[in-house]
Amino acid sequence: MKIKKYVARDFQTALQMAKQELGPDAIILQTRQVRPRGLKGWFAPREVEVTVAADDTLQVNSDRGRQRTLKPDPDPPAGCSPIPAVTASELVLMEEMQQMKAMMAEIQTRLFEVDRLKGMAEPVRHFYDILIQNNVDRGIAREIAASVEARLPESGDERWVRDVCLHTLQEYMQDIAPIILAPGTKGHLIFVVGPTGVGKTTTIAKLAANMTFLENKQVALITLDTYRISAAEQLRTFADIIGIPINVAFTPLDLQGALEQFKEHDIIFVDTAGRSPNNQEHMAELCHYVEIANPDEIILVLSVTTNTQDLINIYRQFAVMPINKLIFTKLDETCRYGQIINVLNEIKRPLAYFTTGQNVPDDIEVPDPVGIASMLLKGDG
Ligand SMILES: Nc1nc2c(ncn2[C@@H]2O[C@H](COP(=O)(O)OP(=O)(O)O)[C@@H](O)[C@H]2O)c(=O)[nH]1
Ligand SMILES: [Mg+2]
Repeated sequence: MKIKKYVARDFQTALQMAKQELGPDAIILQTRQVRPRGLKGWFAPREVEVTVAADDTLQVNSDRGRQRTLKPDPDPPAGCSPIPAVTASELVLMEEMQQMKAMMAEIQTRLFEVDRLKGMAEPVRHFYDILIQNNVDRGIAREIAASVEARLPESGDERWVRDVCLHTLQEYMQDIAPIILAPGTKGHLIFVVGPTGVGKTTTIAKLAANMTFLENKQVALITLDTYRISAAEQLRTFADIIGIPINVAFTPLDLQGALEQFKEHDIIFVDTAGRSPNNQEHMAELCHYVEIANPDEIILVLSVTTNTQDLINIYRQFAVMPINKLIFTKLDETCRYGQIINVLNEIKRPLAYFTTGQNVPDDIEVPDPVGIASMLLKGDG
């Protein structure tokens, strides 16, 4: 490798000199402003010194080598300290890029950490991750984690943390309200509403059977689901098996007649058509029936297999009528129950029942917050 210095009045001239002698592929190692030697140098204008290297190995097979080759710098560096020209700007650029990359990585990590948990204890983080796995909304999981952290003594081991998590989770499901008939109540009217296929009819059959056989109540059924013949037939079959009366109401007048017919019964369930809640006409019709009947309770049936946002949307569609309670169905079809917490947190309605299978009348239960909380803390492993 040949290294030479060229001094000229300006950068361009020095560069030209270097180029002539070493060829266009020579490499600029350094550029600096210098004063001519000796006393007269103090009074003379500054000159530019360019240090150049010619090295064959750097010229071949390399784009970087090409970029480093001599090209007139449009803006030669000023100042009297040594400033490596091309190499320097390249280095600076590389350094800046490295710094930016590091900064972005750092920001990402920070955001991630902030988003997850602000420096949470390891066992808390562990359960936070499990909650997320179980579909618990991130915001709620963070809230739970923060609340657990706040209740934690200095050294909470995993068992301790789990207990506090369990406790905190239960607070989200405190409002448990199965159907309870005060003694002597007559004609307690319950509308069961919800989207198609969530299990309204099956759930009514389960409730009707249990009320009849376990609580010795006089139960009657009305169905407004006259949209499909099979729907009314499905409930009629259940009614026949249980041995209770059923009335199929096609019009508001029919409904009034049925209510009159069953007013001496202890409890009356009204099954409704589960057409799409987006169907405005259907919702208006349902609202009209609700107004006529003025039920004691309206229970919205939701399937736990539906995602949180859809569940909340469904609730909003049905909220044109006063929804008193919720039933979650199909808990047997998933093991991720975060949606329950998410929905309750959003719409704050009491939970009446969970259903856990297709068997009438067995697969229904009064929600057990401890049970659900434990399920929510169970990881995949
Ligand atoms: N796996 C499971 N299936 C259920 C449950 N409840 C209802 N089903 C089933 O869901 C389907 C629709 O139920 P149905 O009562 O007709 O729903 P509806 O349209 O809301 O009245 C039927 O096949 C039921 O057997 C449940 O808790 N678990
Ligand atoms: Mg039905």
